[in-house]
Amino acid sequence: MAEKSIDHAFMATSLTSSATDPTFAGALSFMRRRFTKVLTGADAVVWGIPFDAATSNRPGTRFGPQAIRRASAIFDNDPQYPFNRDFFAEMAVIDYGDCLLDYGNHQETPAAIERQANTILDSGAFLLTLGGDHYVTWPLLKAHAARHGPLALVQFDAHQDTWLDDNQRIDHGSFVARAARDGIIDPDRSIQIGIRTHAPEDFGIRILYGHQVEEMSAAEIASAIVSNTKDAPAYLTFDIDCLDPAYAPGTGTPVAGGPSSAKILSVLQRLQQLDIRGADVVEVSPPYDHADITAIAGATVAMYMLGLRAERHARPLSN
Ligand SMILES: [Mn+2]
Repeated sequence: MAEKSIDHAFMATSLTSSATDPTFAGALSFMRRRFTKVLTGADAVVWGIPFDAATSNRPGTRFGPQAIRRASAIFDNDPQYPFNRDFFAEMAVIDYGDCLLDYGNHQETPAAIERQANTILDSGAFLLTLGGDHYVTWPLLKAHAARHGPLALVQFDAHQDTWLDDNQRIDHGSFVARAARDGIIDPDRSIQIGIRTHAPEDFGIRILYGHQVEEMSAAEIASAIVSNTKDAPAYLTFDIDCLDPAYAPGTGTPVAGGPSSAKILSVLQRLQQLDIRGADVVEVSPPYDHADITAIAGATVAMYMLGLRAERHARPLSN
């Protein structure tokens, strides 16, 4: 067993080494990864966007990245369930810290996010973003689509986010409409899981409504996702309000009647065939959370995204 140390987030000498911080102490990067703005050598980058000015109801997601990082401390150097592997032995993951935004000038926010996302993506690393409200996915999708072309959007959400807008609004409910209209996503290969509200447009995107998710098995849901994307490059966006408020109370626009975290994690576990080019976890709002329920769910979803990436893209071991 490795000798115990602390503050791996800034003491690590290797990007692939395990942390041994006590779960209750030490510097809180995502899963204790090295906190650095140096992208060299990083296979995957975790990045926070502490932004909540676009939310239509309860704010607070600006505190999301910090809460998810804190909750992620429970995932230490053990092989991570259910992947049974130390992701970081084979995949160098860094915590790039947070996106710099001007809280007094929201009109500059989308360009600032896109510009900073481009800096990360220019390194060739996989980007996993922690929101923030769901508006942040709009500039993130633009940055990813610029490299990969139209993306298959795999959206876990209680809401379609297809409200039409004037392209100037800062609104967390319209990024899918913009992305479909601008050809940034391919609606025919996109899918929304857990929808429990109605919106005026669907752009032909396949929807698995909340009641259908309730009736389908995790394997059936995963199969529907994989077959719908047809091997296209995919972007996975996970609005934590996909989960029932019992499993994710700390969010801006909760909707009753959603799936459990257990069921949706079982779905995620089965998505190895997806060609995921980028991912985010959004809408974790710590001021409405209780006992870190939502932060733990968000951190676990984010960990699964890295696990899927590690399974699909792990570098061959050198021996
Ligand atoms: Mn939502």
